[in-house]
Amino acid sequence: MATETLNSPDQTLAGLYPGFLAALLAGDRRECEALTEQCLGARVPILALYQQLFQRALYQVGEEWQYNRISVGNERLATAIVEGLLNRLYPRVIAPHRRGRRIIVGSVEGELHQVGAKMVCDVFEMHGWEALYLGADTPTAELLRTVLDLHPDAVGLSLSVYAHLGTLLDALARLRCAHPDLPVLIGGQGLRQVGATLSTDPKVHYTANLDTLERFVTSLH
Ligand code: B12
Repeated sequence: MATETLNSPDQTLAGLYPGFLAALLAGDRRECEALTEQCLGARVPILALYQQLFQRALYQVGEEWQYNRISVGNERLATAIVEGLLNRLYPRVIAPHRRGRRIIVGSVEGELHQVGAKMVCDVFEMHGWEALYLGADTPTAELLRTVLDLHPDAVGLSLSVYAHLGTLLDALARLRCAHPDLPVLIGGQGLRQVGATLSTDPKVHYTANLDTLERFVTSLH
């Protein structure tokens, strides 16, 4: 009897990663799409795809940029490709059952990084929430106004650049003043060292990655 070796999702992702990174750095959108399809065909879960392929590759793109091995143009193209992939995957992300709950997510004022925040929205959508992304560089005043208008069940704030920490703290204080009980999730690379101890407010939750976030979302049900 012929034996077939089935790769685990982790093995599939590890095997495809070098090709994906090379295609991303070359700006080859079609190859990135093809490799993503291959992962889906191998039943790789979306969260694993996001973290072990897209996020891992973008972190590497960041290093290549940091050490001047690629141009800003390469970096932007790579990000645009990943954002395109997220858009393509979006129909697969939306859960058919809706929970009648809403989260508003924004990257803090001055913060131009938005891919992580979009992934966070997708995790909520997968669990039947309506997740509204306000975009990069969300002015705190507009965030507050939108919360008043749309009455979300939670707010998410993303911070990639540590220098924007003061803006996040200001947003947290203003949100808390206007909405004393509103759960607020915070995350992003800028919080890596300080996120877990940033706030003593029991309704402010720091989450470092999508797996922990998923457990947190499930606990809200
Ligand atoms: C693409 C990119 C850009 C693009 C962003 C475009 C876009 N559409 O987003 C542009 C060109 C605008 C940019 C600009 C800059 N960038 Co930049 N950028 C990157 C890069 C290469 C990828 C970012 C990304 O998408 N990562 C992938 C996502 C999926 O990962 P993530 O953001 O960490 O998100 C995950 C978790 O953190 C978490 N998470 C994130 N947000 C949230 C929110 C909540 C609520 C929760 C629960 C979880 C959560 O979940 C996500 C999924 O696991 C990174 C490299 C890197 N290491 O990420 C540098 C990087 C983030 N950039 C950096 C820097 C320094 C800059 C600039 C200051 C450069 C400059 N001198 O101009 C500017 C700052 C602009 C600004 N005002 O914000 C540094 C930041 C260092 C730091 N932590 O302080 C990095 C790390 C590069 C590096 N190696 O030095 N950048």
